[in-house]
Amino acid sequence: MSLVFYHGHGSPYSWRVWLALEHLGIPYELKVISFSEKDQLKPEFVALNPRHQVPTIAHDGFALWESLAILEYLDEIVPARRLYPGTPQERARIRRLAREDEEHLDRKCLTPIYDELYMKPAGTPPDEARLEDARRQLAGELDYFGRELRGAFLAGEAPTAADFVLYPDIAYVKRIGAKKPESKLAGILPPPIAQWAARIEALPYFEKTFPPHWRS
Ligand SMILES: N[C@@H](CCC(=O)N[C@@H](CS)C(=O)NCC(=O)O)C(=O)O
Repeated sequence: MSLVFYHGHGSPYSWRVWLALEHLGIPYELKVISFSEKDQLKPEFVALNPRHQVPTIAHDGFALWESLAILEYLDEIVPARRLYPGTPQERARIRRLAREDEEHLDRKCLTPIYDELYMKPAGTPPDEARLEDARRQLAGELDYFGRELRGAFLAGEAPTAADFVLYPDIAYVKRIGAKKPESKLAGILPPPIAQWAARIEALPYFEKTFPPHWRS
């Protein structure tokens, strides 16, 4: 079996897949796509993934993109199925948490914060009302996910797909809070989520997945 993993450092979607590959112990060849070099638009990559996005995997010639589809696929190709473990109900709950991260925490909270603080032309001030609304919603989402913890992780004592989907977004909250004081995100993580994030960061494979350009 040969699996090639096309990854972009800093992509939250791609980070999910890297954590999952490591957690499952699936051997893979890492190919880093450089956005500054526009690698994703090069013909060889577009031939593999016409949407030119990471994450993308190629498994024995089968190309797959969309991080949630990849996570479910990875779960199916290993015998223990540890990304979505448990009963149909427990597995459905993990899928629900992953979708809730995308729909609520990511789309309604992080996207407007990122737009206001990183995407506006230089010199254009952020829309404070939009920022404040997103921050308020984010605080609610963080409490919500804190209440969804079931032990050390979201679905018990071992991490699952739900944790790997949520973690990169929490890492973004931490990073924006540290890099942009005007975001007022520093200190927004409630203790259950801060402690959960520390448990993810203590996983033996975590360090290798950390975006290298975030170290400075
Ligand atoms: N829904 C997709 C989103 C993937 C995505 O947006 N990837 C971005 C990086 S964060 C990308 O590759 N952008 C490059 C491009 O669109 O050209 C997933 O879950 O995998």
